[in-house]
Amino acid sequence: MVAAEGAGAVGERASGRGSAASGGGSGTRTVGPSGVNATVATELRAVELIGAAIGEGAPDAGARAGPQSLKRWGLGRRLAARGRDVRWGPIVSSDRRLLGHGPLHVVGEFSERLAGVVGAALAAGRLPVVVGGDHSCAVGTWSAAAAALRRAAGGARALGLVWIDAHLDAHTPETSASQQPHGMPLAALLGHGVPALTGVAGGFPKLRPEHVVLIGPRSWEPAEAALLERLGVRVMAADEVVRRGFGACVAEARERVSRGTAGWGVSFDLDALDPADAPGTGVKVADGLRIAAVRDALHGLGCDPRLVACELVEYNPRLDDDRVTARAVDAVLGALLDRRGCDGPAGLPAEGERRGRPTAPP
Ligand SMILES: [Mn+2]
Repeated sequence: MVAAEGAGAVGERASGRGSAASGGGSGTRTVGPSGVNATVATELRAVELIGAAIGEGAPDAGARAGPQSLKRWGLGRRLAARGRDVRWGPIVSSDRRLLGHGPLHVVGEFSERLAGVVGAALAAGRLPVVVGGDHSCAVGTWSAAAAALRRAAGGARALGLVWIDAHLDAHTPETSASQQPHGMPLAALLGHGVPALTGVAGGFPKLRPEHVVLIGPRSWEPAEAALLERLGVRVMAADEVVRRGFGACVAEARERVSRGTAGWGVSFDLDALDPADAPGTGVKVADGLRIAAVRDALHGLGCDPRLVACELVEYNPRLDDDRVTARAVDAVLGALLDRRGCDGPAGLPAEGERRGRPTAPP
């Protein structure tokens, strides 16, 4: 069952892309003489915000209220102000009546329903942006994206994924002391773990190790690190990010997840950020990414037509302080989706120039 809570357009931009291409109104951008902006406006897919209201995958279930809280706060309207057609789709809610069977059962059942909603958005030609909820929702989001690419005809059909997180999320029930499902989604997507998670949207591994890059982990257990190392997953831990700069890491990650894949996505856990920038999340770790660097590095990535979906998770409104974390959510997703990043010379440098250019301060 999917609880569709007020699906519909938000913001003035949602009424039609033609109005954005005309350059009038909100003043977020202007149309250049080349007509490049008008072209971009017609090519960008509409964004469908999908709520993943689940918290049972984490010790503090508060993230379950995250999507509804962000919706009430006006996340859709704020993102639409970046010049894209943004609307809320369903908010999918976990079934707490299943908790007696254990959290993995709750997550598995939820994941199938979330995958159905994400798959429908993809089939309709929209860009799904999943807002969590604890990170166990990644199983549903990326299983659906992988299944959709697998069904597409011809050539590369694999999914690439950039996973930005303070943790590795690569536990299996055998290695996890806490047994918390939100510590397991990446392992499950790689085909390791319980069938309730690995079998969502079809029993095939959703990700190949060479198509995954983790950025920013700074807290993990040896067993999950060992799994990723054995599989050969590229992990850019926090010390590497500090050394090279987040922008350089994102550029390399994007290149890796684009190679040999049909499309790629971004899964962003708010705990990747420094607690000063994102206090409203359940498992905070000191010395995280700063929001300004993240905003700069992610700006315009959503212009890539091969971006399949995005996900931002672990927003816990009860732990948020004066909506500091909600503003971080808006900053991260706004940078990713900002149409002004698509304008080439008028916006950020074109793709070829950006690649390998570190954005970190000297
Ligand atoms: Mn995570």
